[in-house]
Amino acid sequence: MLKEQHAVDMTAKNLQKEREDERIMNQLRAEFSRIDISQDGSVTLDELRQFLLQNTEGRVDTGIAEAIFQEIDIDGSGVVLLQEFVESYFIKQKIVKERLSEVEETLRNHKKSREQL
Ligand SMILES: [Ca+2]
Repeated sequence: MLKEQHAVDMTAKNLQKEREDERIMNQLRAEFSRIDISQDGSVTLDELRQFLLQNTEGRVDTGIAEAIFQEIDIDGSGVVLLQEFVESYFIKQKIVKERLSEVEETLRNHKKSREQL
């Protein structure tokens, strides 16, 4: 009985996770489509630059656009496809999570060493 309840909870959790992933995917798709000015299914550095300029009232310099582009152009082909765009988002999420747990660990160790004093 308990086991069944656990299975139901897990399914609900997975469903929730799937829905969350789907929500993120839809957002990423919409964002990609906004950056892809020519609507040909790929984003170029020029398009990203234009997008950033439009959305920051010209406060973004070219260097930042290039840096972002290099980061999302995973295979370095000079164009970013939706798949790369999505992948780079999830890679970034993972890096952020790893950094956060590193910081947490450092804080924990710091606290511990202070308690020992
Ligand atoms: Ca394009």
